[in-house]
Amino acid sequence: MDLLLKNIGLLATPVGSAARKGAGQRDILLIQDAMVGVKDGEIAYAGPTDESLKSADVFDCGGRLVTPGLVDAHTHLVFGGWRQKELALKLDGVPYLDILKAGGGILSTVEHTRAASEAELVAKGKALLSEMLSLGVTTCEAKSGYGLNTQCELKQLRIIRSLDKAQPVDIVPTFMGAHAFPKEYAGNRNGYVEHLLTEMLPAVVGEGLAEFCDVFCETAVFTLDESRRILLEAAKLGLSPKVHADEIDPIGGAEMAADVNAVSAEHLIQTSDGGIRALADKDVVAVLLPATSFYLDKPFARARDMVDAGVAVAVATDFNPGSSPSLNMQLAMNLACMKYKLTPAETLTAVTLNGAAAIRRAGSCGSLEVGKQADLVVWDAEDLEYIFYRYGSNLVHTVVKKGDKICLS
Ligand code: IZC
Ligand code: ZN
Repeated sequence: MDLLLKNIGLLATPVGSAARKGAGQRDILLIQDAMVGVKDGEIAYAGPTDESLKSADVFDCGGRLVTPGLVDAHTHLVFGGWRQKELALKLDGVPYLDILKAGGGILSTVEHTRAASEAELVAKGKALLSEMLSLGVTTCEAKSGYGLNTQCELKQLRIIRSLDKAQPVDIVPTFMGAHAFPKEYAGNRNGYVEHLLTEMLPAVVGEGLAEFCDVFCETAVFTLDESRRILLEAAKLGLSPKVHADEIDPIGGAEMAADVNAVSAEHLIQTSDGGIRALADKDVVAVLLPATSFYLDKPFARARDMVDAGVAVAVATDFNPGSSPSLNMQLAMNLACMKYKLTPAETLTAVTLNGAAAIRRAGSCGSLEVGKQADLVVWDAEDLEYIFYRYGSNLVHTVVKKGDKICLS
């Protein structure tokens, strides 16, 4: 072994290489007095303490809780500027979509992202990723969508690729040119959709810059038909569909996501019973974003109903400068427990294995099993409940990423 973590008070992990749903979501493996052994960056042993295991590098976990590294399956990581000036509007009750309609919101971040240099965006991204890692995130997804023209969408995606190589957190890239209509195409929706389909998508695919294609399917943003058209074309070119669905208005985004065989549907705050059934029938992972509900002061998605209906539920941050300026997965976990009424075990699965499944990484991360990447968190906690109970503090003691110990406190 290259590394042996000993004296683990409690090892808590979901099991398997696919999303867990229904009762399976809370069916996690709990081992008291455990060890994890690492070889070549992968888990070579995860089980009860075995004194015969040896390594030159032994790390004493001091009786602490160990879980898989957290997977943040929905972020808008790379952007110029921030949007703190919108806070006053929000407090005055101006709706999110009205701010966008007036040229603010996403469009103000587009201006700042277009104006920023690659070096600036890379430096900012590195700092954000280092904060994410210190909070226990070992893998995340990152969307483009603040360029809204070919050149700047490619710039964002290339930055995501550089960031993936430059630091420990693995980043899975998603193309989201369909995030808003840029001001050059005001009053010409069809023109932008055509531009996206004929220029942006082939350029992104040509450079191999994305694995997924996401669409903001919402009132006054992309209609169901526009979204379907974009996602089906993306799928033809090899990008798997994801959908921002039913975040603000219940327009049937979940049903459309199921229809196009999306890997995941995200937000789902307003999703109907029919939408929940469609997600369950088609094995679409529901990526729920409780920090967004909190920050927009909106209802919380019906996570309990979704789990009970057999939908695999993941929980992520939605980190972005407008509707979710927090990258703290621990906060999302606490909100999932308190507001969604998911149990600690269900939430753990939501932020590890099911998050990994939402970005097609369930075969390589999201659980502590032999052969998976050695991505794990040693928590300043003696049991799983504790990390949901002591909300507001960073309870990470040590992160291990592909076998390397990082952020030792
Ligand atoms: O910048 O406001 N909802 N996209 C869809 C966002 C929020 C990000 C933003
Ligand atoms: Zn989002």
